[in-house]
Amino acid sequence: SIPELQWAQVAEKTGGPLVYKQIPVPKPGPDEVLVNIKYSGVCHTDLHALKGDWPLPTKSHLVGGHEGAGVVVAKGELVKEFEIGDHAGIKWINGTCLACEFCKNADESVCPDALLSGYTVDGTFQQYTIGKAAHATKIPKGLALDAVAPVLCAGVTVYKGLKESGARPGQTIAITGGGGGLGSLAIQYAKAMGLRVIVIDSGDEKKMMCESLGAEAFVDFSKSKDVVQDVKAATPGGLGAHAVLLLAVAEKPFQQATEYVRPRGSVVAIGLPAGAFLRASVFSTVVRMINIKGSYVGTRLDSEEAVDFFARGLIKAPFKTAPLKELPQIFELMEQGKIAGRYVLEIPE
Ligand code: 8ID
Ligand code: ZN
Repeated sequence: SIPELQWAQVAEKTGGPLVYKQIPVPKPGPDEVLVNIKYSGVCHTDLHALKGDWPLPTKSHLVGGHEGAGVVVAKGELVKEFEIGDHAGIKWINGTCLACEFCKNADESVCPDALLSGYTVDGTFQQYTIGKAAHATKIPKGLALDAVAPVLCAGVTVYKGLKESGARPGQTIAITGGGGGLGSLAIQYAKAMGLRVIVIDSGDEKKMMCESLGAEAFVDFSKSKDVVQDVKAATPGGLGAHAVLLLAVAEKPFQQATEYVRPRGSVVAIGLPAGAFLRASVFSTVVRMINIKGSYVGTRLDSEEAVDFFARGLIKAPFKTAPLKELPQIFELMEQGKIAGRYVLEIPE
């Protein structure tokens, strides 16, 4: 039976602190499901939300989190997509209008009225989370809910970003921030798509993880005297990477990427460092025919496809687990750049 109260991590104001406390369990509306969250990944976006890093306000008394995997325990009368007991994922896009030009064209991530889990509506750092049934992700029974949780944001986002990059099998992709949460999954999706991977990040733990996941080269930005030259030197023929996925939470790599991408290559911006700007030489961008673009999560179909890669055993990224109570400590490690891969929270029973 569904309790009246549940445990949650609540940001009572922007900047924190987080308060671990009991709050009411919400009731699903006609087109919504209520998911009993078993595991939730911790994305750097959740830290940006807590810190108020972006020019978009969050709801007040925010419950963060948007990589939630669990079990459907209640649903509204219009919901046909899910039955009680089904496994479901709550992702960043919690719901969209489904009626605007973008939604009609399956570009729902850019719907101007999108509801964002753990940002404009309460997310997955609690025991019971509401999602619009049309946007919740089906998770086939039998998949481990802890390991699949990071696929719901990190996985979908990098899978979409790789598609947007236009890189083809056999080509080389540079993944900046490849040692983090999105990065660890990006290496796996890139390999599964037949790409060759170079990672730019720092520290021996991240280097070992990236190499074990299949990266052919690792450029340590904290040791390298010239990141641009080192990345180029690691690419076949020294020509530069065919594409770059920018996952770092820092501005500088966004500027370096346009220099180590090869002529005709694409730079795909995904990381969202506070107040950062893209800056590239116009001359070099023009005469080398560089393509610079942004990529933002993925559609409902991208999400299903990303889960399907996982279901077929192609995505095995390392993660560490910790109880929901320990979220503040995880944010501290994240702020210091000390997490190789992803942390996944165990939500209490
Ligand atoms: O849809 C989207 N576009 C989307 C979806 C999900 C997340 C965007 N994001 C954004 C997050 O909000 C965040 O800004 O992607 C960024 C990365 O999220 P994450 O993977 O969850 O963060 P992390 O685990 O902290 O990893 C970041 C990595 O960047 C490295 C760090 O060492 C870390 O491994 N890094 C930094 I900070 N500076 C770097 C540099 N100069 C760097 N790597 C290379 N060069
Ligand atoms: Zn995320």
